[in-house]
Amino acid sequence: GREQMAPGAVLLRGRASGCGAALLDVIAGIAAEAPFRRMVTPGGFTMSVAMTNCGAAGWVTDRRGYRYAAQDPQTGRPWPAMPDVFARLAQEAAAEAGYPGFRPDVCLINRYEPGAKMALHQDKDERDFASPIVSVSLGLPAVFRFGGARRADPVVKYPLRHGDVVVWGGESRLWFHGIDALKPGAHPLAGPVRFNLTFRKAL
Ligand code: MD3
Ligand code: FE
Repeated sequence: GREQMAPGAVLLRGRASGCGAALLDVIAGIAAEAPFRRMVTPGGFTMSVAMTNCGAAGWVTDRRGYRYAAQDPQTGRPWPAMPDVFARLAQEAAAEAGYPGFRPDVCLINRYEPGAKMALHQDKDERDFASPIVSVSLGLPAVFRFGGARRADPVVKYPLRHGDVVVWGGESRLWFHGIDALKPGAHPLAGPVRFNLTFRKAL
């Protein structure tokens, strides 16, 4: 099914369920090269979500700020290359949602353990706000909070489950969003965690 969540934001329920096992295998391979780690925000807090990246650059945070970096600061090596199965899925989902020609150059991989959450925020570290963002949910379900252009705007909650793909473009590209604390559970393929892939054109 295709559901409009907001102007420019399209939810493709279960779009990635057929390739979920393959995506999880690829995530494990990436994490063997660039391990999941909990990074520190500029304010000095350690994030509850563990992250890694693949592609031409990766999203990182430390006391100096948020940015995209071509090397993994933990290993000093370039991030693993964007796998074909990732790039194809993001490109096809974007086209289905009305954004033909989307070619992501980076993918942030988030790993949520029980209790991990992401506070309400905007994604604005990218150079190009005209391109959409594609997100893929895998493993345990989570509650996604979607607000508006201003932090004080009311939020609507959506469950995001294994295989759900969301394409965020147009007006909603800069809207506030977050993830509630993950409830414990066991997913048959992913185990006790949730993964989220976010594909962006950042460079
Ligand atoms: C709405 N990740 O990494 S994905 C993030 O599930 C992030 O891990 C969440 O927010 C997660 O920045 C949510 C959904 C998402 C991603 C980007 C958006 C929603 C968005 C950009 C604009 C509006
Ligand atoms: Fe975000």
